[in-house]
Amino acid sequence: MAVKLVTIKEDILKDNKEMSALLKARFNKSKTLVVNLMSSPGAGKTSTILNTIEALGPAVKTAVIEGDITSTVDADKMDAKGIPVVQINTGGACHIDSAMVAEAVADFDTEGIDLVVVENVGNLVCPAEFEVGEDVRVMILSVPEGHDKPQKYPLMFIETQACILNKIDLLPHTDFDMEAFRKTVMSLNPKTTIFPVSMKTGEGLDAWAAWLKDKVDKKKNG
Ligand SMILES: Nc1nc2c(ncn2[C@@H]2O[C@H](COP(=O)(O)OP(=O)(O)OP(=O)(O)O)[C@@H](O)[C@H]2O)c(=O)[nH]1
Ligand SMILES: [Mg+2]
Ligand SMILES: [Zn+2]
Repeated sequence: MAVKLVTIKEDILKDNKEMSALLKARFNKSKTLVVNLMSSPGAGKTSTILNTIEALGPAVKTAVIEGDITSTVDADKMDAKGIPVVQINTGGACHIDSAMVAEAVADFDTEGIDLVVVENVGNLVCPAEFEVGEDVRVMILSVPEGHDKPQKYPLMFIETQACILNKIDLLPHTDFDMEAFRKTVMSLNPKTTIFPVSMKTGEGLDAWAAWLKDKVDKKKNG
C-alpha cells in the first residue's frame, strides 16, 4: 500500500513538472517573469502584492493570478486597483498546480506583461512541491507565526529563493528571535535572501521591490 501511494505522488509531480515546462516556455516567449508567492494563511501575500505593485510603479506591467480554495476576496482587491487578475478556485485543493494555471492563462495575453505574480493557496506545506511555471519562488513568514517555523516546515524555506519576513511592526509585541530565525533559515538554504518588512508601515519594502525589479529586468533583457 505504502509503495503504491509513493508511486502515485511521483506521477502527479512528474505530470505537473511537464505542464510547468510548457507554461515556462510560454512565459519565456513574452519575457514575463513569473513569481510563485507562498505562505500560510494570513501571512501577508495579498498585502505584499498590492504594495509591491505600487512600489514598482506603472513602468512594470503586472498581472496577478489568485489561488484560493473558494471566493474572489483577494482578486476583488486587485480588480479594485485596476490590476489585471484571474482567480483560480481550487474547490478544496490546498495548493495550485500547473494545470490550473494553464487554464487560468488560456485566454490571457501575456505579451506586454512584465511580471505575473501567482498568489498560492495559504498553506506552508505542499505548495512548495508543485511548480506552476514560475521563474522565482518566494515565501512569506510573518512574525506572529514564530521563529521556529523554518525548523518545523523546512521544505518551504529550502525551495524558495527569497524569504520575506512580514509584520516586523509586531516584533515588540512578540518573543520572535530574529537571530535564531536567520540562523535556521540560512542553515537550511544559504542562497536565500531574507527581507524583513512591514506591509503595514512600508518598512523594508524598497529592498524587496528592488530585488524583484532586478529579476524582471534580467528576464526582459536576458
Ligand atoms: N500588523 C501587520 N499586519 C499586516 C501586515 N501585513 C498584512 N497584515 C494584515 O494581516 C492580515 C492578512 O493579510 P493578507 O495580505 O490578506 O494575507 P494573505 O497571506 O494574503 O492571506 P490569505 O490569502 O488568506 O492566505 C490582514 O488583516 C492585513 O492587514 C503587517 O506588516 N503588519
Ligand atoms: Mg491573500
Ligand atoms: Zn496541497
